[in-house]
Order: sequence, then structure tokens, then C-alpha cells
Amino acid sequence: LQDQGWEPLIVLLGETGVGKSACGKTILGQKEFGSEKRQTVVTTECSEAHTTVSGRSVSVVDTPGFFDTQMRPGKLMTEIARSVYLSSPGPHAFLIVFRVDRFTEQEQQIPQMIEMMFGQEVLQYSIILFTHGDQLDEPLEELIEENSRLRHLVQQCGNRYQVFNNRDENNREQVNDLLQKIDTMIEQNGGGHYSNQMFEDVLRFRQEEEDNLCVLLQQNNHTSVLIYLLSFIFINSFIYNHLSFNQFIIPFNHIIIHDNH
Ligand SMILES: Nc1nc2c(ncn2[C@@H]2O[C@H](COP(=O)(O)OP(=O)(O)O)[C@@H](O)[C@H]2O)c(=O)[nH]1
Ligand SMILES: [Mg+2]
Repeated sequence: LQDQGWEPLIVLLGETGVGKSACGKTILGQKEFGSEKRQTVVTTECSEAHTTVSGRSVSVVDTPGFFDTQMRPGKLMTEIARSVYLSSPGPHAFLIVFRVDRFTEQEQQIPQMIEMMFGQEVLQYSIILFTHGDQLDEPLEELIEENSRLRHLVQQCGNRYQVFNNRDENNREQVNDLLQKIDTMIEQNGGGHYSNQMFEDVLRFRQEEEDNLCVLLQQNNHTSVLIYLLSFIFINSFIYNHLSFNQFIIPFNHIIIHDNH
């Protein structure tokens, strides 16, 4: 691996149980992220870990899984969105993790969910990472060729994918292959990292909203303040009830408030 001058910041995304934490552990070559062989440790918070792979510093952020039934959707979205903050100023690569031996309708929706959460450009910074490579009985290329769902999935990420066998801890070749693909992708993206314009837009919107409220408060215009707050609650509850996947809009407020302090 050549030193390209950047130190990859990687975020792991995907459903619970697909092997995100195990992948983090494989990349870092150490015991991290609480992935256990016998029992699945459910990750409920993002965590970041660093290591040096072939002389280069690599950081990995692990996240809770999508469709995690043990966590409230709002809390879950907040935690996943926090991954972007943890890997400040922004990740170079999102690894969207799937089990190679389990791919249904539900899994197909995940890239769209990720787009909704992080904005359109996110898939430009994404690589599909398949786990359970030990369960493969034919080359992955052939499997993708035969399966139109899989084909569509990898196409959405510019045909970037890698397979891991997380049971084979000594297999550093799979890690080097992945880092190579990440390097190529970073290069194609002009060496830049993903930065969430949407987050910044939400921040600005929130600030304007607070400014408006301050003006109303200063004017001692209590009726307007009340109407303003009620409309805000109404809009948020509308979003909450009707656009189920936009539930992350509300938790974003918490992040922003939190981040301002
Ligand atoms: N056989 C096999 N099992 C794996 C592989 N990757 C992960 N697992 C297992 O899958 C289960 C869930 O893994 P975990 O990393 O906790 O998933 P997470 O919820 O996505 O973080 C654990 O029992 C892992 O040992 C793999 O490549 N092959
Ligand atoms: Mg985990």
C-alpha cells in the first residue's frame, strides 16, 4: 500500500448482525467494537478506533444497525448521524455492510436509506462490504452476475465492493484489497472526504429559527411566540408521524443543540 497522504476515516453502516463490528475488528487487526464469536453484542452507540495498517493510520467508526428493534428509531438515527461528527471533518469512506448469504427486499432499501440520511452524494463515498465470505461456494463475481438485486446494489456504489471472511483473522490480504479500493475511491473523489452539506444546512436553518424566536421574544410579542412554537411542534409531529424515515430530522435538533455547547 502506498502512502497517498491521507489517513482513511471509515464509517461502518448496515443492519444489526451483518458483521459490522467484526469487519471493524478485521480491518484494525485487533479486538475492538465488541463483536463476539458466540453471541452478538448489540452496538448501541457509535465508537471510533484507530490503528496503523501497513504503516498508515486508519480510523474506523462503528455504528448501531439499521432496523435495530431494541432502539427507538429517533435515538438510532441520532447515533448513526453522530458517526459523521465522530469522524470529523468527515469520513473518506462509508462501508455499507451486508451478509453475502442473505440479501432480501429489505436489504435493497438500505442504500436509499443512507442517501436520505446523509444526502445524495454519499454513495460516491461508499463501498459495499460483504461478510461471511467463508459461506461462499462460488466466486463473488459470478454471484453478482447471476443476481440482479446484488448487481443493482453494487452498481449504486460505482461497482465498488469487497468480501470479508471475518473468521479468518490472519487474512490481511482482504484488508489490503479493501484499503486499495478505498484509496482509488478517494483519488476519484479528488482526495476529499465526504462533508455533509445537509447537516450544515440544517444548522443554518436552526440558527435562523432561533434568531426569529429571539426577535419575537424581545418584542414581547407573546401571541406570536406561542403561534411560532405551536407551528414548530405541529410541523415536527407531522414529519414524525407521516414521513417515517425522516424521523431523523427531530433527533438532528438534539445533535445541533448538543453541538453548540
Ligand atoms: N462465519 C462468519 N461469521 C461472521 C462473519 N462476520 C461476522 N460474523 C458473525 O456474525 C455475528 C454478528 O457480528 P457483529 O460484528 O456483532 O455484527 P454487527 O451487529 O453488524 O456489529 C457474530 O457472531 C460474528 O462472529 C464472517 O465473515 N463469517
Ligand atoms: Mg456491532
